Amino acid sequence: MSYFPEVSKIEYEGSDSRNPLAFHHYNPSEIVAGKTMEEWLRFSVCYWHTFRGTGTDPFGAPTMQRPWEDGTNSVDMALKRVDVAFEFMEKLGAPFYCFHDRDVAPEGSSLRETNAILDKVVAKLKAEQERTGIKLLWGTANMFSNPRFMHGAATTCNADVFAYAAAQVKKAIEVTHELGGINYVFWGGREGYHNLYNTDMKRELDHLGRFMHLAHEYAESIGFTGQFLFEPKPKEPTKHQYDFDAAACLNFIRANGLEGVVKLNIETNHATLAGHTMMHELAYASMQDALGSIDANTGDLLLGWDTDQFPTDIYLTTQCMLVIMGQDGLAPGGVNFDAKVRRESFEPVDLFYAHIGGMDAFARGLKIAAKIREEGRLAQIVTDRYSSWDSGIGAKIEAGEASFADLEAYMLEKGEAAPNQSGRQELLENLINDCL
Ligand code: XLS
Ligand code: NI
Ligand code: NI
Repeated sequence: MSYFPEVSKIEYEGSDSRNPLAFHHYNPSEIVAGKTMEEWLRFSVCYWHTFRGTGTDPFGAPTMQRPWEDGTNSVDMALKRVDVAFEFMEKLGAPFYCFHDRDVAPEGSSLRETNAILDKVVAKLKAEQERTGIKLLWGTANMFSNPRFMHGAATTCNADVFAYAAAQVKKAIEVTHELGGINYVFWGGREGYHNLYNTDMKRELDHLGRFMHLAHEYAESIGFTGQFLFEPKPKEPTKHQYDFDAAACLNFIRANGLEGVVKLNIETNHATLAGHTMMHELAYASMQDALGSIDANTGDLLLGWDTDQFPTDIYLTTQCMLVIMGQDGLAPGGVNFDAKVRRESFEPVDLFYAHIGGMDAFARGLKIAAKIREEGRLAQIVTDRYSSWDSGIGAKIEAGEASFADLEAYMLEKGEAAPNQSGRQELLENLINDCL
C-alpha cells in the first residue's frame, strides 16, 4: 500500500535539473567544509504540520486533501498515519523527525488510557524507525490544545493542572527515551499571560523553573541523556509568552540554575515576531554556547502571526549557516522544518515540493556560507575592525589591567581618541552577494 504513489525516492539531480521532485542542491553525501551535507544539516520533518495540519486558519475550514485520513482521531487512524509518515520521510530522505505526544496518538478518557494509547503508537513508531533508520531528533508534549491548559501548564494558576502537565511530560520523556530521541523540547504553549491584573508573574515563573528541574531530575533517573531545549517565542497563543526570545530564555535558565542543562531551539518566525532577525537570535544563543537546534521556517513580511512557511530565502539560510558553521554544526540538534504548506497548497505532493525547497535552500545556504568562510574576507574585515583591542590600551582593558583612573590618564595624555574607520556596511553586503 502506498500513500504517495506518484512520488518515488527523491534523488539529487544537480542544479541544472528542472525535475520538481528531485533535489537540485541538497546532495547528502557531498562534502562541504569537511563534513557531508547530511552531517551539517540534520534535516527533520515535523509530525504536527506535515501529518496533522488541516489547512484551517482563523477564517476558514480545513482544505487539505489527505486521502488516507478517515476523518476520525481514532487509534487505528493514528497507527495508519505512522505508515504515511514513514513512507513520506523515507521517500524524502529525511534522517530525523520530531513530534508532540498528541500529534502521534489521540487522548483517551483518562490519563491512564491516554498513556496506554500512546504506548501502542510508540511501539509502531519504534518498529518503523528500526525498519527505515530514521531517528527521532526530539520529542515534546502538547500542553496547549486541551482546554484543561487554558491558563497554562507549568505556569497555570491551577495546581492540579501543573500535576497533570508533570505526568504528561514524565510520559513524553519516557517515550522519547524509548525511541532513542536525541533531544527533548520545551516550547511554552500557553506559558505566558493575557492579563497582568490576574497574574502572579513571579509565582508562575518560579513554577516553570521548578517544572524544568523536575523534568531534568526525572530524565536523569531513567538514564535519558538527550539535550533539553527551550524554544523562544514572544507571543501567540498568549499575548506575552515567558519564553519571549533567546535573551529572556537565557535569563530564565540562569535565574533558575539550569545552565548546562537546557539549551535553545531557535525558530525563524518566532525570532521575527520578537522583532529580531533569525541571525540575531542564532548569534546571541551561539555566543553563549546555548544554540542547540533550529526550527527552520519563515514568516510573511506582511502578516503579523506565526505563518510557519517553508524557508526558501537564500539570504536567510546563508545567515543561518554562517552562525551554525561558526560553532561547527548543530549536533546533537538539527534543522527541523517546523513549517506548513499554505492552505491553498492542499495536495499531498505539495508536502514534497515544500520540503524539497526547504532542503535545497539550506543546502545552498550551506555552500554559500562555506564559500564566504573560505574566502575569509568577511572574517578579515571583522578582525581588522576590532584590531584596536589586540594590543596597547585595548589589550590592557580586555585583560582587566586598566582602571578608570588609568584610562583617564591615558586619554589626558593623548588628548583625543584615534579616528574611527568606516563600518563598510554596503561593501559587506556586496561581498555576500559575490558568493551567492
Ligand atoms: C509553536 C512552536 C511549536 C514547537 C513545539 O509555535 O513552534 O511547534 O516547536 O512545541
Ligand atoms: Ni517550533
Ligand atoms: Ni512556531
